[in-house]
Parts: sequence; C-alpha cells; structure tokens
Amino acid sequence: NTVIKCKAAIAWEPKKPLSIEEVEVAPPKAHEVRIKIVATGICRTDEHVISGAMTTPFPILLGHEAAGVVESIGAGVTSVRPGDKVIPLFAPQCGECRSCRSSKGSLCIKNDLAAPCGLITDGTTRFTCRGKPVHHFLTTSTFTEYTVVDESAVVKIDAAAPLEKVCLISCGFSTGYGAAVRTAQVEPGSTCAVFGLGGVGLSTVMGCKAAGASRIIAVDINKDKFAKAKMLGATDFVNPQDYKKPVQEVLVEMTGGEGVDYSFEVIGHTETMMAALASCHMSCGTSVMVGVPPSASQITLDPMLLFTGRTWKGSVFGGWKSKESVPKLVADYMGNNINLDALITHTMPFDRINEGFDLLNQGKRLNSLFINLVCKYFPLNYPPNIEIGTYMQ
Ligand code: PAD
Ligand code: ZN
Ligand code: ZN
Repeated sequence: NTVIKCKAAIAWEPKKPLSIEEVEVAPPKAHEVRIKIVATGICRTDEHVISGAMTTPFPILLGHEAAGVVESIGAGVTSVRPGDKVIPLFAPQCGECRSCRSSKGSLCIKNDLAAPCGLITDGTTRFTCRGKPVHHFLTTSTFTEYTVVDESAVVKIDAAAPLEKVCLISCGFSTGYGAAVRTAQVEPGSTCAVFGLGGVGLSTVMGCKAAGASRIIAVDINKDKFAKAKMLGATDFVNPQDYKKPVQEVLVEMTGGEGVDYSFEVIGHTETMMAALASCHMSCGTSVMVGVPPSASQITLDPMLLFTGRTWKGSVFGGWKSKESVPKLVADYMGNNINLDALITHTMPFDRINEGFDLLNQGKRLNSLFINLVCKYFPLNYPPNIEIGTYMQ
C-alpha cells in the first residue's frame, strides 16, 4: 500500500474551470477503501460548488456520481475486496446511527452534505496536490483516477454491471427515482408535477411513471427538455415563461382547481420550492424538495400553506438507504427494469471535463443548441471512449 500518483481535476477556487493536475492519493487507513474510478458523471451539485451556490472549503476534488473497482483496502474492511466493482456513496450508510437504524430516516450521520467540511473519517484528507492538501467532496470525490472513501461510503455491485452506465445510480438516477417511489410514495392513479427536467428530474418522471401516476406534468423553462420527458412518461408540459401568472396558478387550474397530489422541486431555487409547494393539493398534497437549496438561503412562507394539511418533505439520495439499496438498483438495471441509457447525452474523455460543465450550463442557457442535455460521463482509461457530440441531435 503506497501513495498513488494520478490525474485528477482540482477546483482551486470558486468560479474557475477545474484544473487537471497530478495528485498524490494516500493509501487507505483502517476502515477505508481506495477505488480506481472508471466512470463518473457530472451532477448539478458539483456545479453548485463551482458557482458558489454551495459553500465548501477549497481546494477541493469534486465529483460524486461514479463507479469503479477497489484497488486496495485498509485494516478492518470486510464488505469489499480488491477487484470488486463498486459504487461510491455520497450519502453513506454506517448502519449504526439513528438515521441508519430508523425505518423512516435515511440520511446517515456520516454525510458531509449539510455543512461540508471536506474531510474524511479522522479529520484529514487523502489527496495532496502541489504539496497542498485537497479536500474531499461529499465523502466521495470522483473526478480523479483514484479516490479514498470510508467503508460506509462504498458498496459492492454486480461484477457484470457496465460501470459507464450504472455510475448514474451513484446519484442522479437514484435521487430522482427514489424521490417519487420512496420519499413521496406516489400512488397509482395520482397526479404529479416535476419542476426541472435535468438528469435528476427526468429520473423523478420515471419514478412517478413506475409508481403508476396517471398524470405527470413536466415543468421546465427549457422546452427542449420536454421530448425526453414525454418519452419517459410525462403527459403534460408547462414552460412557466409561456404564462403571465405564476406557475402554481397554472398547475392548480390544469388540475380542476385542486392542485396536484405530488409535486417535486428538482432545480434548487427557493422560488420554485415555494411554487412546487403551492402547486399541490391544500390538504392531501405532498411536495418534495430534491434540488439542493443554496447555502445560507432562507424561505419565508404563508403558514396557511401548511396549516391546511399539505406535507413538505426533503429528499436526499431519493430517501434510499444507500448501502442496502444501490446493489438492488443495479440489479434492476441489469434486469432491464430501469432505463439509464436515456439519461446519457454525452460521453467524453476525462481531460475534457470542463467542456462537460460548459454543456451542463449551456443546456440551461442556450435552449436550442443542446437537445436532451442531461448527463455526461467521463470514462477514465475505459473503452468505449465515445467522442463528444455522439449523442447530440
Ligand atoms: P440540471 O441543471 O441538469 O437540471 C435542472 C433543470 O431545471 C434544467 O432543465 C433547467 O432548465 C430547469 N430550470 C432551471 N430554472 C428553472 C425554473 N425557474 N423553472 C423551471 N425549470 C427550471 O440539474 P440536475 O438534474 O443535475 O440537478 C437538479 C437539482 O437536484 C440540483 O439542484 C442538484 O443539486 C440537485 C440534486 N439533489 C440531490 C439530492 O440528494 N437531493 C442529488 C443530486 C442532485
Ligand atoms: Zn449529484
Ligand atoms: Zn449512519
């Protein structure tokens, strides 16, 4: 067990492109696992750190949606062995804390989400670049050829699983899908509204469909997202910019004055969190917050919105208990029960990771340029290495 020198994308400071550098990755200590990352996606949460919407320490090694192979293990590790295919868990499952023991909660105390400190286990980091320690992101850090995680933040998956696809189960797919099937527990015949049709929101559409919702209203300011939402089960489409009145009034009118049974905010803005809440039925409606709230943001609300009986819930990683659920979700993919391929729009080599972030941001701003921009992979040393543009239409 020695230090590994490899390539990684470092964020030295906010609002700057990532920098591909040589980093030193220390060996795993007791109860830690060093993973060779094979494929990683970009999630909006990574961009939240670069844009400054999510506050973390710098320099930091971002990325949290990935799949790889165990390279080595520290003392006391029992659940994985070198050579195992694994998925890192940005929402760990230690199995011992109150959330892990509860049948209701799922966010383990070992998470580094609510107030990120960027350190693992013993309060240090395993990455060094140009002689400086580099922080971990969300107990994972995957924009690197090798990473080190706590044993609670990694799980073994099917040895036959294609890593360049199932890496989506590491965040985007499971988060969106679980928000519908686990957190909200959408019922057959219900009416749902999904605000935001990125990789996570489209997965929420899939979850609503799988749960038997009869009406799924897709809401996005980028109308180019509607075609894929329709393919995945959305039945109605609303671009808030097409209306003078607030989107919640549009949705309430579309549902005969009642509001939807379940609404999901999958963007990460406080205004759309409020709009989603007000869009659901005043007494039996449930609204789920999936988008990450900007750091230090506040919401002021009319308490009557909740007093009448609405339920407002948050959902991290789809409410799944990660270690026990991720291998089952991989099995679902292997059994053709879930569609991950629809979420892949671009695959490109790791060196071009900044272009991936540009694409993510252009998907938001230049509506007509990139159709179906959802999620991108950066296979590291892993064929097939499809060039950028293959999936662009
Ligand atoms: P994305 O940027 O790919 O998609 C966001 C979508 O929202 C885009 O299609 C936008 O066009 C659309 N949008 C933006 N503003 C508005 C608006 N005002 N009204 C309607 N639509 C709008 O992001 P993503 O799918 O990767 O992630 C979505 C959010 O989920 C983001 O905040 C991310 O940080 C969060 C997330 N949460 C978890 C979790 O565990 N809760 C996990 C992963 C991602
Ligand atoms: Zn994510
Ligand atoms: Zn725990």
